[in-house]
Amino acid sequence: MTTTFTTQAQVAEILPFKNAEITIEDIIPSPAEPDLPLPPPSTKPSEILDVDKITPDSHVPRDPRLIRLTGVHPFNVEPPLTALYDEGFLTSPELFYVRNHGPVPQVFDEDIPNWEISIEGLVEKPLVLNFKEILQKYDQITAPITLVCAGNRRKEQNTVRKSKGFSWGPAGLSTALFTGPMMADILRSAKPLRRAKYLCMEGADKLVRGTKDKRRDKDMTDISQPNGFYGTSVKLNWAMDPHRGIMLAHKMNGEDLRPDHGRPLRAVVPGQIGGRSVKWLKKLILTDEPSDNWYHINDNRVLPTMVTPEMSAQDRKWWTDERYAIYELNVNSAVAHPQHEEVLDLTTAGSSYTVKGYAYAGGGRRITKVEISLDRGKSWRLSDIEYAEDKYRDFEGDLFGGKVDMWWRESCFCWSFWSLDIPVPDLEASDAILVRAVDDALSAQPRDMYWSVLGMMNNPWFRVTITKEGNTLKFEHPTHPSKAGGWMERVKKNGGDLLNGTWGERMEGEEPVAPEPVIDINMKKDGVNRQIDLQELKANNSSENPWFVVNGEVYDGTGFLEGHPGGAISITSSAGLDVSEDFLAIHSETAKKMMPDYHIGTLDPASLKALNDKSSSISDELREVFLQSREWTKATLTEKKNVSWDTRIFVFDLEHEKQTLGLPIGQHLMIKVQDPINGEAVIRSYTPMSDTNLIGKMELLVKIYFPGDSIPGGRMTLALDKLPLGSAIDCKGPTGRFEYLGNGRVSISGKERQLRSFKMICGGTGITPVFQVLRAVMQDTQDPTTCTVLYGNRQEEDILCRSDLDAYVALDKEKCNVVHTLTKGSDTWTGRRGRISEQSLAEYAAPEEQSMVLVCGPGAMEKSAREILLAQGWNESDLHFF
Ligand SMILES: Nc1nc2c(c(=O)[nH]1)N[C@H]1C(S)=C(S)[C@@H](COP(=O)(O)O)O[C@H]1N2
Ligand SMILES: [Mo]
Repeated sequence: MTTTFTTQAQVAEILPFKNAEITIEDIIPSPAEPDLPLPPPSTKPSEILDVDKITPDSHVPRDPRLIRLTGVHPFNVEPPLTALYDEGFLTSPELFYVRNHGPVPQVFDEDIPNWEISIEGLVEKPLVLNFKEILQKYDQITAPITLVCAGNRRKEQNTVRKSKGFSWGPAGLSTALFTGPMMADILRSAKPLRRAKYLCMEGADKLVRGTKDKRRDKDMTDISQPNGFYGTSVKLNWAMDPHRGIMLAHKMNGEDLRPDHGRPLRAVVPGQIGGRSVKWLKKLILTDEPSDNWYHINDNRVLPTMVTPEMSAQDRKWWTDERYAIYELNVNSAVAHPQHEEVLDLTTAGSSYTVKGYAYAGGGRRITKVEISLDRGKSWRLSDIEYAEDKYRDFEGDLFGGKVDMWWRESCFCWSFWSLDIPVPDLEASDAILVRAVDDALSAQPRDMYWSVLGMMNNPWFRVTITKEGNTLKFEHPTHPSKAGGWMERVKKNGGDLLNGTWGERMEGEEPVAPEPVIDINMKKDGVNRQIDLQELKANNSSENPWFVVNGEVYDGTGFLEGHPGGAISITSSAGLDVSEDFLAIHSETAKKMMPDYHIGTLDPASLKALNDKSSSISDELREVFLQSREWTKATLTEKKNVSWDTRIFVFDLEHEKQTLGLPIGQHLMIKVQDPINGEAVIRSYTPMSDTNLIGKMELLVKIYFPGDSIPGGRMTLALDKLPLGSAIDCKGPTGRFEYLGNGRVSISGKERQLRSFKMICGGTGITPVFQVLRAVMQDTQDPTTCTVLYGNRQEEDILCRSDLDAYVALDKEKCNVVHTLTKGSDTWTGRRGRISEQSLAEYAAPEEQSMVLVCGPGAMEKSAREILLAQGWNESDLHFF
């Protein structure tokens, strides 16, 4: 249908006589509301999901509906197919599929105007353009474009035989209106040289691959360009060809690109696999050869089907043969309705059912037919096709700051929606709905899968099985992206050969086919026969010694922390756990073949059982005491209380309700968390605020050191601050030379002495170890030891544990004296001001027989306290610095 926007005058011509009943608006759509399929309603996610908080993507808000395909990180997701289809022609940015090879670069608003891209290589005039210039100096266009990951529908390939790629369902594609300049215009301003044949593009995402560790992939030693960024190339003449529509984009559906989709600037290459549309674009390099980036060579290829993972690992030639690189998408389709596992109740169903789905082709080709068979391909019915993209061809004008200018360009860059009403009795009589799309080059989806090592471009007929159960029809898709099930898995379990041309099911009279032997990859190392028990495994569940279990075997991931394509977190998050299910789901045969290098032993059967029995894993090792001196134990964050803007109490659950912390008074414990920025372990020593006798819990008082203009901020405290509730931290201890044994007895490095008094000097959160001792003295009414506390802070509000301190003084003034000093006390403050001075030390902490000074505060404070105290006559052995 063509929509023309007609002026009032033209309408008057069309309607020569006035009809009072009909107004112009009734007949002609207002140009202000063109008949265009506009973006669906969208809500920008504002929350960082808990799962993301411990990853390098802890700055990216996301929609929880997206289905994660590669564990928590990196972020590779597809929307639920029905949600995607039901949003219509355009996809909201929050549902748009994401394919990230690594962490999302963090780009701050204020830095965007100065985001630079360089245009270099075989150009006459190398150029650096910033974001502002890209917006202001070049014509902006807006166009609807469908991006499809080459891995779309790969789970079907993986079900036949595991490929070297993770499992996508059929929703690895999405459509949006992209706004930005044409790539050709940008390139032209740098004046490409005649020799330039390829346009290489590079993003800002720092990736593991291609950087340093060449040993990691023994089969991929040819890393000629060891840079750590995602990069690829397309032919330069494509980029210069207006019909191919290659553009840069800074907007998606009218709003700034979101972080996962390349904020602030990306390439968009219509009609080609998504992998060519480089996000977070930084560099355009013109060359006479295709990109030598690791990702260009080792990704986005369809090797011949007879090349096995082993062959591809042994011979580099498979990867460097440019004929096997893939650019234009192939023709493909999928069914959205009926949904996977949908049930049609025949008693309430109407006379017909509308089967619906999507279809797309590559290279600008139009889908010309979508055909449906209910009899295994013997006969076909022709479905209707809706080309929403064509509505944009008829539109002339601006949209979201870009010109819509598509009438002259006949290429099809978007998916189309097909549908067909099928009489319900026909469905009832069929075993499966088969769908195939055909494009204008007469390429048709094939019946049989073309399996290949990377599992890409999977496009056989989309098949939805129909099973009659009583008065219902049950529909099943081939696979589900994250759940088990689907007809392929069912067929495979029954020993069916999925590649036999009849979807693994036998034709009538056909003999059963011997099931293809499952290739079992040996992930064990020859000669390794060490038995490992749960205790040993748990002693190595830290991010430095990340042991993990797959199929009952123990692996030490330490050597692969740097090499893992998902970053160290992929391994450290598995430490101490049985990760068989996730591991096997995500990893390729090649990855599995690397496992013997890390194999260190076998978990004994009882330990394996205990490890996986969540209910008993705690009771199995009901240790009374939480802290272990030689191994890390995990406490779980359950609550954060704000004491002030920068000081918090973190409440942790110990391993079980009846456990005690096991921390002697005056000692500390080590805490280890993962730096959310770089994944490194950060270890610091802390003294909890809570009573060490508290059962089942521990409370830490922590001041968060936020970064300032010139100071980086505290890594540990920032990491703790970001830690989501429910996460675990590693603890080990106790540590410290000093211990308070009670009744004035202390032990210093194992040597005991008897005291009559303590002088306690502390600043800020340095109160915590001091407070442990003070509380022990004050809680025991029989303890005759006296305590003088000199406590320094900035403002009155900063004084920690004030009510406890006041209560101790009120309880017994002779036994406990607290002297506060503030550097920035308000006008109403009547106490001491300034720093804890020589004078106050002389007054309150003069040397005494059978006495000790305990000091805890910032380094400078401890240093000056030491000098003054020694000068005032204290012995070094009487001073203890926590
Ligand atoms: N810089 C960069 N660009 C990238 C990728 C990436 O990991 N880094 N992934 C590519 C792949 S394989 C696909 S399919 C698309 C996905 O784009 P989307 O995440 O916006 O859907 O981005 C491509 N561009
Ligand atoms: Mo992709």
